[in-house]
Formats: sequence, C-alpha cells, structure tokens
Amino acid sequence: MITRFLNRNRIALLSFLALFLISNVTLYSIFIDSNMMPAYLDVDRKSNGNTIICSFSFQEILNYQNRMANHIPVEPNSTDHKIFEVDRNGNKVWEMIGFAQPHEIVELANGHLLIADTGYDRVIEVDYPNKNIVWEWKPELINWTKVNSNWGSGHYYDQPLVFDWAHLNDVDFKQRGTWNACLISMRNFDMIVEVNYTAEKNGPSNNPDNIVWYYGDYGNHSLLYRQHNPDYLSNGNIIISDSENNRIIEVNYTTKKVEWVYQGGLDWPRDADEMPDGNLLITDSLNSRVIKINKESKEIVWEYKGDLINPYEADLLENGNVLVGNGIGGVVYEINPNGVIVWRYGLSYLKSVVYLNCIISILMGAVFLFFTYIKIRTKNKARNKNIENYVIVGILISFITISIIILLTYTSITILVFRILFSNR
Ligand SMILES: [Ca+2]
Ligand SMILES: [Ca+2]
Ligand SMILES: [Ca+2]
Repeated sequence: MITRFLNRNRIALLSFLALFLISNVTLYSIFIDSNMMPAYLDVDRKSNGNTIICSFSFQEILNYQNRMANHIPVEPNSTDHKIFEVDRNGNKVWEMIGFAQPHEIVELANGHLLIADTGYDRVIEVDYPNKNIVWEWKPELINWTKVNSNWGSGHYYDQPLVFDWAHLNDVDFKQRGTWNACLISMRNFDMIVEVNYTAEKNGPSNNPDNIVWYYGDYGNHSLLYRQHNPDYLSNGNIIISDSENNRIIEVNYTTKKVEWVYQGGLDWPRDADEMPDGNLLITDSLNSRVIKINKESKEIVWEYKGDLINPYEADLLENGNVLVGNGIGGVVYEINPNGVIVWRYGLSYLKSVVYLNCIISILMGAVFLFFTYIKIRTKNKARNKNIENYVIVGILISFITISIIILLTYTSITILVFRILFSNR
C-alpha cells in the first residue's frame, strides 16, 4: 500500500514539503530567539551623522494582545524594547533599554534625548550619552480636572492602566522665545497637549498648570481619532496625522479651527512633515508608502513604495534624501529623490524567508531533474528522447513553486500586517 503510494514524484514532492517546513521553522526559531525580527518606529538622523532607531521586537507585537487583556507591563530589563544608534557603517555605537515600545525621539540642542516611551505612558529626557532620566512627564500624574473641569473622576483620563493606557506616542520640541515647549500626543486620549517644558524643568513637574494648550478630547472623533506625530508648522499652526480618520489636518493654534485637510486615498497615515519647499512628506502606513504632496494643489509629486511594510514615519534629510524605517520589515532605508536606496541598516527577516524558499525550490528542482535523468538513462536508453520533456516539466515545477512561495509569503505578510494593526488599534 505504502510502496504503491510512494512513487517517484510523490517522494520528490513530500521531501520538498518536509525540507520547506523544517528550514522555515528553523529560520523562524533562529530569528525570533535572537531578537533578530525587530519592528522599527521612529528613525532619526542625528546631528553627528549617525542614525538612531526606536525598536521593539516582532515577538512583542504578537504579545501585545495578551499584555493589553491581562494588564501585563513590559519587564524593565526587556531587551525587546530599545533605542540604539548606528554609524554610517552599521556599527552599533550606543544602546539603551528600559523602555516599552519606544515610539519617538527628539534630539535636543544640548544632546539630550526626549523620548516618547509609549508602553510606559511617559515622556522622558535622557542625558545622552549617559542614560540617566533627568525629566519625566506622565499623564497619570496629571490632575486632568484642573486642565478641563469637565473631565471628572469618572473620565478615562483619571483611570490609569498599568500598560499602554494613554498610548503616548509622540513628543516634539519648540523654542518659543522666553520658554520652550513640548508637543505631546496621547493616542488613547484622542488628544495632543502642549506643555511648558521650561516650567516643568524648573519644577515641580507634572503640573497641570504647565499644560498651556490642548486639542482633541477622548472619544470625540470629529476632532481627532487616535492620532500620531503632531508637529509645529512654520506658520505657527499644528499639523497632525489624524490616523484613524485617514487624514492629515492643520489646526489653527489660536482658534483651534481646522484650516486645511488632506484625505485622498490615505490609509492610516502616521506622519506628515513640512518641507522647506512647502510640500508635505507623508507616511501612509497601511498603504506601505511615503509620498510628497503639493500642499496647495494636493497633488502627489513623489512616491516611494519599494518593499516598505507598514512604515511609521519618514524624514527629509539635509542632503535631500528621505530616511524611513521599514516598519515590521526590520530595515532602515535612506532613499534619494530618484527612489534609489543609498544607505540601509538591518536585515529583513521577511525577505530572507522569500530568498530561502526560492533557493530550496531551485535546489529541489535540480535534485528532482538529476534523479529523473539517471533513472531514465539506466532504465531504458531508447527513452532518452523524453529527457527534454522531463527537463521542461522540472523547470516548470521549480518556476511555479517559486512563484507560489513568493505569492504566499507576501500574501501572508499582508494578512499579518493587517491582523497586527487591526488588533493593536
Ligand atoms: Ca523621525
Ligand atoms: Ca514626531
Ligand atoms: Ca517625520
């Protein structure tokens, strides 16, 4: 029975499937155990020319639901959540742990780093290159009723959770003449606040009186719906990626009226930067692309997709290139205006999977062809004319298999991305 079932073709097919399975599981185990499947959020070019990266692991993305459901905070010494700096040659020159999904970094003029430490619901200032926390701002320490008397004790703001409560995902910094300001985004509050940083530093900190401006209100999705990356514009207004509303809005700082909207075709935008030429650089996360649009005409004047998978944000560099972290792709790219990658950091697990599977297919195709050839040659020399047919069939099998693998891999990546994102919102 078994011998009748196991003819030559089936043995070839079964051994291919076995090798395919074993090698992929092995690769996955190696990568995930050694923390080689990072997910990148903010990626910035520092003033010293190095690149600083907010990183957490793919494993942590998978853990996220469990942490949320059971209120499990990230362990303080977890190496899955870190910020590190690499030089032009890709050497790691600085690293710091002690975060939970670090989301955003700002380098201050004195070299200190302001960090949005999302999972721990705080902004911290670190005295880089030392790693001391010299200032901390936590929404759970704020008396929100003093900011707005309508926000009473039953309000979301007054009911902190131990993990990822506010989802504080962004901090920006601005010198305002006599005082310095921080613009802070709390995604789960549907709100951004401007904090008087100078007053905070002069103490006492976490003072509600130091919140000098805010926009948005929890649950009022006509204003903001789980936003990212509010930035100061040169005209004094605030630009915000209103992510779940799939739009970019400009809010007048004085009147709090929306003065400008860009909506067309965006899917979960998470970053919009004003460029010196007046255009906007937008990271359209779920469309896995970075675009430049003309702010007046709203036309797309530049687009980069490449193999981006859910990028978080992009920056225009001084040399005119664009720096972007490839989301769960685990790679950082510097892209020139012609769409050419001129610098990269990191290894893409997902790409490695595709390449590995292509190599396996080609190898198995070659082995299959070789044994077919030997068998025909030894069995019946008169049938040698059929070898060409076997060769063609063998090549076709390899080709079709590779195509299916690439298709399946990218389909699974897409499904994975959607699953992760929809479950994390
Ligand atoms: Ca950045
Ligand atoms: Ca930002
Ligand atoms: Ca940016």
